[in-house]
Amino acid sequence: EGGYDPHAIQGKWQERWEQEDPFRAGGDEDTRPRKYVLAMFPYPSGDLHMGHAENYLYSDIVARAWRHRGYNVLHPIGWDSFGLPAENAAIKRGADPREWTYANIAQQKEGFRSYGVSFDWNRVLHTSDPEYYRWNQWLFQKMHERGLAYRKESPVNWCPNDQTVLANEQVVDGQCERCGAVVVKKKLTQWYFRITDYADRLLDDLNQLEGSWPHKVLQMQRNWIGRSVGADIDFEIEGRAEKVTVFSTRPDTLHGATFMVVAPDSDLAAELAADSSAEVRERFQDYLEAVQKQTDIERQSTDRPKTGVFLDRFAINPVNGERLPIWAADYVLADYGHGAVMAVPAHDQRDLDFARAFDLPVRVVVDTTAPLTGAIPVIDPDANLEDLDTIESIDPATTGVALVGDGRMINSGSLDGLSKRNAIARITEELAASGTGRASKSYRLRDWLISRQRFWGTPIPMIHTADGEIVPVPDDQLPLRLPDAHGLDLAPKGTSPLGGADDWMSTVDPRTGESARRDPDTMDTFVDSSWYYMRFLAPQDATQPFDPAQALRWAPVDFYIGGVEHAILHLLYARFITKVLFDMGYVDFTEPFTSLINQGMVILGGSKMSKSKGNLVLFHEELAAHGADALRVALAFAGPVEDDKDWADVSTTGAQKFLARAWRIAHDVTSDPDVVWAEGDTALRRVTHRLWAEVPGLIEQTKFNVVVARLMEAVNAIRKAIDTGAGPADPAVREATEAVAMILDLFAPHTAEEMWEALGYDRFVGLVPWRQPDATLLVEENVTAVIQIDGKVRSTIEVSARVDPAELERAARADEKIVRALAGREITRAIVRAPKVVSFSTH
Ligand code: ANZ
Repeated sequence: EGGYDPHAIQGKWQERWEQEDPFRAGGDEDTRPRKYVLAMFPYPSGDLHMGHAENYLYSDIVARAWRHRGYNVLHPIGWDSFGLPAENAAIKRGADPREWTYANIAQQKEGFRSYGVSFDWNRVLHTSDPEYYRWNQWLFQKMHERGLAYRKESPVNWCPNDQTVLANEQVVDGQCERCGAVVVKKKLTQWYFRITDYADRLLDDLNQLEGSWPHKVLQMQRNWIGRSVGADIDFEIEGRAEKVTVFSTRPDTLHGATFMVVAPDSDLAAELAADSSAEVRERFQDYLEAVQKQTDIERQSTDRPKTGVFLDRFAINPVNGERLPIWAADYVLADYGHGAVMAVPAHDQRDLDFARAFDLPVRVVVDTTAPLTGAIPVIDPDANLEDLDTIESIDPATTGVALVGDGRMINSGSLDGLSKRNAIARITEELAASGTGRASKSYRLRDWLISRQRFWGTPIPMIHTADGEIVPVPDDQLPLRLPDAHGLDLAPKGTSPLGGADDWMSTVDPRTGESARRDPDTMDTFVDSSWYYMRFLAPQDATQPFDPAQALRWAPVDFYIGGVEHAILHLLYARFITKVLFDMGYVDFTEPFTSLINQGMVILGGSKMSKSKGNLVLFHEELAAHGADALRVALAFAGPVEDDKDWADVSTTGAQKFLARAWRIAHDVTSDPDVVWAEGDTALRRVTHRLWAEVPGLIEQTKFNVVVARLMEAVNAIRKAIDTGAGPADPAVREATEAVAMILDLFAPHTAEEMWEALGYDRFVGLVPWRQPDATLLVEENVTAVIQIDGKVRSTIEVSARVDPAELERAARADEKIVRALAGREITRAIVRAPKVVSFSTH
């Protein structure tokens, strides 16, 4: 439509927002209730892309809606600006990672401004600024003081060719993802955060997020923590002073244990082998080398042949004194439970596979054919049942199918006849009484390895003294800044590039003044993002990481939105650090994000957009072609927030047409702001007040696309009223157009401001309180009319409460059921009492 110039409008309002700063969060004197809206902060990887366009649109919609509803809203933005891509780009170009990072940040900032996102720009933070990472260092030292940051030696994936540590994800089929070299495990001393101390709380507190977080995310977190409940059981070892403890979820099957298996790469296995024969030692050593080339995932996969070595050592079963041969086998992992298992082949599939491969005995101790409920015995659902013709052939040694279901205990002394649950309780009690066992839990969760041998991250604020102590960098020396990258070799070589910065590395022991070395490692960037939401509360505070008084006012976050790729690690770490801050007395809450939404992806032609596929839809090109508002409306209208949106279905031109229509009606209104709405056309007023009644709830339910649809209907209704109904001077036309502008602000803020101005106001529409619906205008307009033939109800129809009698009679005669019921008979008389009843007579 002529006249609507999205680019001119957009430039004008962006400038005014920049000058007048209307979206700054209210200060301490502001008494309105508060809302904290946050979208996961971006990594400055380049220009903004469609994923950003979607994510920050959604947070902006919510922030704007809450402002309209009278809240003091905090909607900040910052950058997660440490990390590998900057370092890799720098290595490639021989540049400083800083240059790449801050250039990208500048570009993204500009992108957000041109997109019209209502951020509070006074609170911008970058995690790579010393003013920010100084507080990572503070956090680290606080954790260290509390014993939550510690060093330990543990096996990591090591590529002997690239001389670097690899993440589990970088190891493919046991080989280095980059060079194909066989990856080995190497023991390195690294810094860890003791997240396992918080495993129970991280798991149990998920219950309070039920209904406010996506169920899928809660489930992923639960699985990641992976709590198993069972017992620890101590076994005497022949020829060894110390006992060996195993963790079992099925202590009830203890009488069915026929051998013991230890993880080949555990200290225990090495010790047991060391005290065995030379031949055993040699076989064990060969086996260990083969095992170290495998990943944990490969080791746990069930469909590969079982391998292992007999260590020629024996354990004693505490309940019956039986001698159990001890094997080392790779299906047992060194870092789960105690790295050793009691093998019960009759009732555990992995143990059974192993027993059959090495001809070890199988003893059934649960009669699964005598189930307590009388139901069919439960057999491992994944097992191959082909051999299982009759119930007699259920012997696992012959079928190869372990009996994992419930039943009655047999061959188990005092446990005989008990169900699984009762047997577990009984045996746990008995073991505890005899001092050979106790109830216990195991977790899949591991402590958080936070050291990285990389440059572009937070330096670990610790000093290694000449006498081998590790002491914190004194407070007055923080932030411990990164040195200049120029002249440093950033290429990965297994040790941190900072180690090569000689001046930087040498320091003094703060206690003695003697020379000492800095810690050359940097922190995992997930540390940066684990508490950034707190820093937004007072990002310029140079005296503390955040202001506890501000935390009381604003935190926790009321609405958090981001991609499902962060479902586990980022959210788990943020939850962990929040609980640590709670325990330290800095915050009064234990969960950082009270509600969470995962938006879908923007895809193209059914698949993910990517540079390599050449199917990228570029943010800045779309912005240039259609303007920010059309892009925003098109994305919001494309479908439910959580669904993936196929760009092929996103209509920016349709959105632009709609916006031009909306803009036009605002210019067509001829009445003044002081008209009396009550004098306006009722039908149109009903449309307006239905908007006021429904929109807040729809926004709360994040049904943004439905709100856009309602706005489109409203614009059509207003157009019709102007052209063929009440006319442009009718108060209802103004009332409706104002409502459209106030709600359209969520999606198309520039157009909405322009409309508001055209309607004669000079205050920002983005700050105008929404109106309340008038209940009398919400009363249902339609009624149900009853149609009778010869005194009998034959049909009902929905009609307008203001239907006139002739129209009602016409509708009743045309009704299908009535036509059928009449079966050709003639109506002799019609009595119409509009709008409720029509009575036909046929004689
Ligand atoms: C005896 C037993 C009998 C077991 C039975 C299971 C069934 P989740 O549920 O994953 O926690 N296990 C213990 N430590 C292990 C390790 N380091 N590596 C591999 N397996 C290990 O599994 C717990 C069960 O896995 C434990 O219970 C143990 O086998 C095994 F009919 O003990 B069970």
